[in-house]
Amino acid sequence: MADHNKPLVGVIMGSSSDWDVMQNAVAILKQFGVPFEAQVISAHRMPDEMFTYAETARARGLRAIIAGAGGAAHLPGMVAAKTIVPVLGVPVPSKYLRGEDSLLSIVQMPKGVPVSTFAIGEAGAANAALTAVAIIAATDDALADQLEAFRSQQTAAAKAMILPVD
Ligand code: RP5
Repeated sequence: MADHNKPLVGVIMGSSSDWDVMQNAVAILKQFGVPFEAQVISAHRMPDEMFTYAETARARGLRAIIAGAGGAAHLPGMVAAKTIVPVLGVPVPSKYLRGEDSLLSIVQMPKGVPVSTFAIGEAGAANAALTAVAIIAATDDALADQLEAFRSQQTAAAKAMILPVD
């Protein structure tokens, strides 16, 4: 029997200071009822744990890993180096370079080790989670229906927008 509480998506981030951004990924996963786990895994401060996390991800049943980091953002790329589970990278805004450093650190992967890279900040975190939902929805019709409904609601909301023109 399937264990419905077993995490399908791992949400990891380099620091608790990334949570403000990364909670936007968690909110989407909760909204869709996708089982997830969330924790701090730092590429630079806990590299051994990072490798263990990546090496065990597939066997533990994870279907996607959302990895957020800022600055010299090596976490998504190094996790991708150790697993074939899709890694969705979220550049977290940094103090001095406003996340452009994070974006470039994550997106410029060498050929053969992909990291799907999203926008800097909360839109990127939310879209990474929506992509994780879509990955799982490829083999889950009920979740696919939920995703279709979500998109339809967005379309309806956009169509109903009124501008405050005098
Ligand atoms: C990165 O360094 C983290 O992902 C975070 O974005 C950044 C700063 O971390 P803290 O110094 O706030 O812990 O590894």
